[in-house]
Amino acid sequence: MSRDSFQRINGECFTKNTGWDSQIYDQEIHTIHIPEAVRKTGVTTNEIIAEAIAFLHYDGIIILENAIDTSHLDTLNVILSREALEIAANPTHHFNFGKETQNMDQAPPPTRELMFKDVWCNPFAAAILAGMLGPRPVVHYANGNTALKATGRQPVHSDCEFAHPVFPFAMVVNINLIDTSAENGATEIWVGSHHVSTIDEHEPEMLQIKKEVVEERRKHSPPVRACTKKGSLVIRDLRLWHAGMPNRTDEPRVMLAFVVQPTWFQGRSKIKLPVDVKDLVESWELEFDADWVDEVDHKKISSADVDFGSRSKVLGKYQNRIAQKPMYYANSY
Ligand SMILES: O=C(O)CCC(=O)C(=O)O
Ligand SMILES: [Fe+2]
Repeated sequence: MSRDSFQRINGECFTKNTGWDSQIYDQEIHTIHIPEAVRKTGVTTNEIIAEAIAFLHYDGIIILENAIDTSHLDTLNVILSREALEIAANPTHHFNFGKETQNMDQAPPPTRELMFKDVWCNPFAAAILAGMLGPRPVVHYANGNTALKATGRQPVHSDCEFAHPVFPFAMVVNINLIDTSAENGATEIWVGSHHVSTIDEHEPEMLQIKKEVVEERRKHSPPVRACTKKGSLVIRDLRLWHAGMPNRTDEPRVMLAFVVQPTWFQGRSKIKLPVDVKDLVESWELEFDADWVDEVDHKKISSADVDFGSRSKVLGKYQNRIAQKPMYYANSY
């Protein structure tokens, strides 16, 4: 069955039920546009929070459009595009899933003039994350993915290869510094895959999802690309399957990445921040789990070996149980 046989009823999308093999579900990333007047107030209405949380649970991802002052992104892009070439030339720098992808870590500079609040602690994202994860969510990772010109793609993966809970325990905020499209490497997204994401779908101890599992899902829920306009941010459940795609242009696609976890989860991962921005960062509504140090060379920050697991004793005790869908889910009412 082709996508043409979708039925649209009241704007909602249903598939014609002609048998399991022939169903294809409409995979769309729900976009919420923040009106300019609302963006300027920085106040998140309950309607925005409700829509965002509903679709984060449902799809595992949303795009918040017009959430960021684009002049902040332009300022960062000038600096980070230049630094990208310097970082790529460092032979020890970490590339995600091999050099052929040309997808490398690239963190934002943690200096007072460049730590724009609507980038590091976006008020709309912060309010939505507090709704999703509980009061004063904690940032445990501040880095980025830069896609340089390449032909290779990443394998389909989720960013957690351990026996993680089957409920939301970590959300990624991605901010592209430029418009993204299939041409310049907009991320491939497997909408709704957070519902089926457990350690069992992974290659042993790897981020990659097993090929046969990916192909099985592709039959009914093929991936889409997260194409975004400059000024957007993406919030994604860490469990969602996705992949970095080749940037076929000469302009680097810099995408910042912050990982935010609930306070009660007691995440293990820490970021490094300079002590002279401590007062600024502590005035924000998200907590930053940071080692406060004299100096940070953001060009050397690496995602290799990052651990989004928990320090909680009780979650450790029940780790295996809460990492599986309850048996009664499949078997009864
Ligand atoms: O750069 C992207 O679009 C995604 C990269 C990614 O998922 C990763 O490196 O884990
Ligand atoms: Fe990833």
